[in-house]
Amino acid sequence: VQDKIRQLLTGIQAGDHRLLARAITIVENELEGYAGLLRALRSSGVPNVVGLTGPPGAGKSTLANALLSYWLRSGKKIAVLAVDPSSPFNYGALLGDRIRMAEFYNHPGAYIRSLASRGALGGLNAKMIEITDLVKQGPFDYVLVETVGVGQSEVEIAGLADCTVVALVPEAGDEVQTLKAGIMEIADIFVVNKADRENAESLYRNLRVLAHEKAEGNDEIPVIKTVATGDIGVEELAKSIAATLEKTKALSEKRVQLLTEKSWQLIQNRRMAGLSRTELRNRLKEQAEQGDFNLYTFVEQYLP
Ligand SMILES: Nc1nc2c(ncn2[C@@H]2O[C@H](COP(=O)(O)OP(=O)(O)OP(=O)(O)O)[C@@H](O)[C@H]2O)c(=O)[nH]1
Ligand SMILES: [Mg+2]
Repeated sequence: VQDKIRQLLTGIQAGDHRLLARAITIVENELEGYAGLLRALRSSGVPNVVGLTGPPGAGKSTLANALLSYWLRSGKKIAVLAVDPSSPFNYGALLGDRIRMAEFYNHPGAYIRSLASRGALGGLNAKMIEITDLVKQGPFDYVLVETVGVGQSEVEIAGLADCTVVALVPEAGDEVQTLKAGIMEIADIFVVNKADRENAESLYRNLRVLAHEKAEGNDEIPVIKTVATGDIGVEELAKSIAATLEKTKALSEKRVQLLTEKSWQLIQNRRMAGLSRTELRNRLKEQAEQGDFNLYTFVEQYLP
């Protein structure tokens, strides 16, 4: 098994997409050698993971596609991981993503992989952190991770990305106020996509004000207008991403927080492993029906 793992990793480092795909499958399905493979990963220390999040239909996939195209034209090597949203309002999005990115599927500089989002609505694939670390072993200039931002997953993506791009659209104008707190913490770059639409300007101005309020003498979060379908603003976004990643190099407080968040999730995943919600529910019901139910004693059974 050790030999197999070493062989896999050497191949991945050399840019073998087929071996990378196999390794992802091993991690995704926790096949034999899974734990050993993860332990064998080496950190490159180079921040290159770009998270792209935002509400459903904001144009994330279109934007990812436009960025991919731009980067490939500049000779970069790119991995794109897209979490397939399984929520009802994204029904059919997977097929759309596939069609859009199809032109790059066989490009030697691109590795594109869709991952099912099991688990909570909008939640990141539970394996996302591990898979991202795996993909980072490859000779990619950027690893772009697209995920629908619905509450918690935005925080999750910030935990695995070195640079988090939050894409909003004019329709989301009012949402900005409610999203304000959480989103300001995680965004490194704001994108106002669908800038060809009405009200884009007012969303842009609102975000600029927010970014300014938040800055407190530090650099303001960049706000970039894009039309993903028209390839407008994409170069500016790519440059802004590069600049952000450049600054991310130092072990900043934010970086320490990101790594803490990351280890937190890994520990949580491990600890919760094997715990089924249905089973939990059934057992709870059974015990509660016997009367004299105490929630805290009940929970004790599951703690180490
Ligand atoms: N007018 C306009 N339409 C856009 C723009 N960018 C994307 N769209 C359209 O918006 C729709 C949704 O785009 P997607 O890229 O699938 O959005 P998404 O955020 O990936 O969607 P989910 O993954 O389902 O959350 C598509 O019909 C796109 O063609 C833009 O800049 N302007
Ligand atoms: Mg999408």
